Amino acid sequence: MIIRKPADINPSEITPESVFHGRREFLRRAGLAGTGLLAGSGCAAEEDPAEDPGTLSKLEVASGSPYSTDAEPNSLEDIMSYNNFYEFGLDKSDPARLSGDFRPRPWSVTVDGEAELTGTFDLDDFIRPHPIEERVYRLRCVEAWSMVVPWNGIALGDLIKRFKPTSRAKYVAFETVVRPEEMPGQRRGVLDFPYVEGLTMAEAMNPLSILALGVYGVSLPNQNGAPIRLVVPWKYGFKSIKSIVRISFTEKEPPTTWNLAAPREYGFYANVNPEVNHPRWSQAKERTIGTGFFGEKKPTLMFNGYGEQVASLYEGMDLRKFY
Ligand SMILES: Nc1nc2c(c(=O)[nH]1)N[C@H]1C(S)=C(S)[C@@H](COP(=O)(O)O)O[C@H]1N2
Ligand SMILES: [Mo]
Repeated sequence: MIIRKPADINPSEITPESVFHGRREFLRRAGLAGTGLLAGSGCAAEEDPAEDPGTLSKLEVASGSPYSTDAEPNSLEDIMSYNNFYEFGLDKSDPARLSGDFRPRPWSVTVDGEAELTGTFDLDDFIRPHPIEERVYRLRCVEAWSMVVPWNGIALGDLIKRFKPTSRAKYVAFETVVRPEEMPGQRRGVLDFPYVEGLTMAEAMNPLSILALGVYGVSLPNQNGAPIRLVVPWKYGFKSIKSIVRISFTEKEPPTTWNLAAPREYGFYANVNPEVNHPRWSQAKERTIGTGFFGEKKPTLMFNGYGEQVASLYEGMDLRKFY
């Protein structure tokens, strides 16, 4: 494992061309202005740091995970401008446009339920023992579009072990922050908030499951779930809950937001499955974001292509019933 210090990282590696030569508005939304990340790009000088909506800081990241896909990642601009984050609004452009007031620091995470160690922890203490790895993962949204994202995160299983879940802990539940004053979609009540999600303990312990803290070597943009979000790449995107403030170990299957909203359409498992269609559309293919106006279509893969790592979790289960 190679861990490079920030000084060894060439800025052009962490600021993909779209940011490096980016538009003023994009930079403002990105919160990159005034962080020094853009020194030399000729853009930072235009910015008034007082207007800076957030701070994306450089992360120390170990690259070259065996779990990464070698598929070409989407640009940071794609990843930051086409989002689902209903706390900020329903349109794909709302999270980027309307998340400027969101404050991802200071942040704390509460761990409770069936574990020996519980409590509320400052985010920095919470993650400190864990190396941050790069994981380039495919992301397949249930709406039949996809991207490739170079996440930076920590192994969820390693974090869980620290809290020593009891033998009664069969599931892990996650909860998103509630801050209507900073999240306009919460003021409009477009879903029942807080957004909640969950995994079985075996799913959470799978080495593919990570808590992401960054993307492209910088801390997560607000629209991507700052400062910490789940990423489970073999499941539809809605399982990868953003801006987490609570992790609970439970004996019973926890409620999940989209299952509560439309139980016939969204189950607890939500594994990517091209053979089980959504009641209102086919899941056989996906539109790949960043491939032009109409978007290139490609076949969707079982478990989003991660069957080798996760199929054994579902052996003997009827995936039409456990959808
Ligand atoms: N709290 C919360 N988490 C969420 C969502 C949301 O609306 N609220 N949307 C989900 C959906 S549907 C998808 S596809 C992914 C999108 O992640 P991205 O915007 O970083 O690509 O986030 C998921 N996590
Ligand atoms: Mo999604």
